Amino acid sequence: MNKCLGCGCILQNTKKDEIGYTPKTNLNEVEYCERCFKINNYNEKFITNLDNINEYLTKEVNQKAEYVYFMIDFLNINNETLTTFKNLTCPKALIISKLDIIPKSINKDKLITYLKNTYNITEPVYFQSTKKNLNTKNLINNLENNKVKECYILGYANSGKSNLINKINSLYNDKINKITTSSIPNTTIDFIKIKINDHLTLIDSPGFTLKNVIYNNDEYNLIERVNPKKYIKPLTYQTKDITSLLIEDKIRIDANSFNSFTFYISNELYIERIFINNKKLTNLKRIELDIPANCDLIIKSLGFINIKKTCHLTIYTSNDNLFEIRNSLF
Ligand SMILES: Nc1nc2c(ncn2[C@@H]2O[C@H](COP(=O)(O)OP(=O)(O)O)[C@@H](O)[C@H]2O)c(=O)[nH]1
Ligand SMILES: [Mg+2]
Repeated sequence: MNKCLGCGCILQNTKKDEIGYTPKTNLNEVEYCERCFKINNYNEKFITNLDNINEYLTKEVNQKAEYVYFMIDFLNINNETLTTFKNLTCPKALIISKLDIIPKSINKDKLITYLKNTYNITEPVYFQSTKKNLNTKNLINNLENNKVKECYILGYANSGKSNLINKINSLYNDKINKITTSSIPNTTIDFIKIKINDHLTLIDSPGFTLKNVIYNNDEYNLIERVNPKKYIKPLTYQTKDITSLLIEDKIRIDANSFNSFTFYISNELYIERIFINNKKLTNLKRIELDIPANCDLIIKSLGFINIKKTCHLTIYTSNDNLFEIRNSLF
């Protein structure tokens, strides 16, 4: 069976609307499916749904993997993503990807200690950035020192798996077939084996999918802006009992008290402060949350808000499963 070099799917030339389609008649001559060709050459956007992907990935990897690097970016550190990491039974390490987006004020050693303590992580934790080429070769040296022959690169959608593999491949090999990457989730469809050298193969994989996200599948513009392109500048809003904070007309937070809210989300997202008597978004689902002092309110798929004082929040949102509360990262 011939596979697409860009996304790992099985190539076919009969069903135009299905995964793996190519108009070419001789499948042996095809390197990339039509979807990858259009993403790579025309920057076209596709949302592909992958059914039961989380269960499929965990099962396959637990049966087959010798070693796993699990990538997570700074904004997606939460119970849901780290539980997926912990459910992997093979030897593994956690990679905090996109180091270049982490606010400069954050002490990286403290962040690792915090992660290990808060989420009970016993495995090694490394930072990495493909964009700035930070710590890329060290990841490979670690594998070679531990005599690992085959390493799965796993992680949630858009954590940077395919970009990292392309980068490593280009550092070790002259002519490479690039895996397709994009800012839209689910670009990689199935496992893709990339031989780095005679004793090491990396395996790219489709991303795990978050159960709850702030955007709809077709909101390409929002999906792109959720992904920070450069380092996050934390934004602080002081509130009074008359203040509401809106994020992208998707979430409304009624503060109800004097407090300080610091947002750690992409700076391309729009935050608005309005009077609490303004009725905007109050037609959405209403939830009530008690927040202890100096905690992070995690909004899955977006990032988190550090809240200084203990408070009660009324939140309006179309999805009430987006939130987690944890002790402050800092
Ligand atoms: N800032 C930053 N963005 C990155 C980095 N690596 C990947 N990205 C971006 O994250 C998005 C998803 O990348 P991709 O490699 O396709 O992620 P995958 O879904 O995990 O394979 C793309 O928009 C990339 O440009 C990085 O090191 N820093
Ligand atoms: Mg990918």
